[in-house]
Amino acid sequence: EFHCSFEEEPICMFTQDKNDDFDWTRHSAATRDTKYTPNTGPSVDRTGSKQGFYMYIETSRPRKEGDQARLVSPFFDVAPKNPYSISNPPAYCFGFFYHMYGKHIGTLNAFLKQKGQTSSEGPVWSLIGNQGDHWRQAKVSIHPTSSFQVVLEGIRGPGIEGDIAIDDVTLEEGECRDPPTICTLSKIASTKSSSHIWLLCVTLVMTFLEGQR
Ligand SMILES: [Ca+2]
Repeated sequence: EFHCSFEEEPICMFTQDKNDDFDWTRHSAATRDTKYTPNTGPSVDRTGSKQGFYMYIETSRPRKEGDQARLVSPFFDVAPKNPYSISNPPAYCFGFFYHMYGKHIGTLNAFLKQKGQTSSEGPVWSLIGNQGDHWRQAKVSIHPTSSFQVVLEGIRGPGIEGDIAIDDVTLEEGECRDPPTICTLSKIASTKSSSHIWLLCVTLVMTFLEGQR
């Protein structure tokens, strides 16, 4: 199991992609510049600590709309295949907390990057726009067939109130199991009002609980 809360430098062997436009910044609210842009970015890390660190994209000048910053995890080895289930690549639950607060928030994408694969597939997770001043968890099941990295990509939105932050990146063996995961996924798929999403979540949790009896 892998867990990175970005409290230490180096940051769990994460690296900055060299083929993007700018870098993610390691930061804590306590050390934040007093001239920081208001109304965007977190005021505490995911644990609620002003001293706690997170990674974020600073979207003030000279950044411009569409600029990309990618943070790349270390390589993870895929567990040896069970000979009786060759058709099933092993599953991992990739999780992280995101903070996307500000009227100019752009896009946060998560990618699975497999060794020996050059063609880039679409993101395994993606979210666009202001999500309010909260840390929220994203979880997604991935099924790599060779050693792999996970990549978090922040894309700058249309203005300076667009700082996106991440914290507590985790990787566990097995599919993501919590019912809220399904809610997270449906939230991405839906751009409708949040009441619809809430209803769906309640239904799913009920279904889940029914199944436990
Ligand atoms: Ca942290």
